[in-house]
Amino acid sequence: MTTALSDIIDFSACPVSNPLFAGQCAARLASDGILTLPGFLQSGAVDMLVAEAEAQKHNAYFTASSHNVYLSEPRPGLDASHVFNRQIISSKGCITTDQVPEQSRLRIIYDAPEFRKFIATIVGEPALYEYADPLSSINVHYADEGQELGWHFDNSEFAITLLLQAPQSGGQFEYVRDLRDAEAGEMNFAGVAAVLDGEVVIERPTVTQGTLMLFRGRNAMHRVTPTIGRTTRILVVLAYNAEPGIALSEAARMTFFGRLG
Ligand SMILES: O=C(O)CCC(=O)C(=O)O
Ligand SMILES: [Fe+2]
Repeated sequence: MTTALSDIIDFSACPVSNPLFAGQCAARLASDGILTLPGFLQSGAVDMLVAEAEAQKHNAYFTASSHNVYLSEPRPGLDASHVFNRQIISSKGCITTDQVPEQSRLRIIYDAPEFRKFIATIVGEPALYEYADPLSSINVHYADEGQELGWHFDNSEFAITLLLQAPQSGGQFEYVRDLRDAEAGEMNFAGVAAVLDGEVVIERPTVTQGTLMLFRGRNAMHRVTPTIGRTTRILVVLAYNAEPGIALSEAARMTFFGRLG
């Protein structure tokens, strides 16, 4: 039996097929650089997705990696203390699309034409497509006590996340919008250093269990603080492309997933 989309998404809190609502969401993303939709998931669906994610956790690829905020290789020509070469630690686990169960409600959300159209409208694309590789479209992230995602800019233009389980404390998403202009090749070393040195006011949106969040992570520097307490932070990333047939780069797949397919 397949599950109806209305048993998963709470259409009263988040009427994805309503063009007026989609338009309001688009306006909020444009003005704030971030959009949070609390209560996106039906509470029953949250419970099932948490149980499913817990059951899959043993398959997760856990790594502690060191990277710069731009997620790029260091530049030997620059000083080790230069912001481009400053190393940041991220430690978390992740399962990939091929490890998400066939019947999962995550696939129903990801594949639903009305959900895809809703997201496309918000981000201003005519259509959105899944990744061509078998790993990158739906990922479930796990952060156990002490694990965190360090400051970075995303490679992708926008990101969609769905919080399944908040930790007792910590696990806070923090961001600074419009910090660089990747399209113009502007890296803003001074601005990035100021964030790393704690000299900039950081935004900390409220993200509760079952909240859908969209943000423009290519130019907004962001991180997730370490999980505090024994409850694992569990978060789903739903990733789309504006063009069909695009795979995540092999280097990125090796870094995030530890394999290519
Ligand atoms: O875990 C989060 O809330 C953000 C995830 C994120 O920034 C990423 O996967 O690049
Ligand atoms: Fe990110």
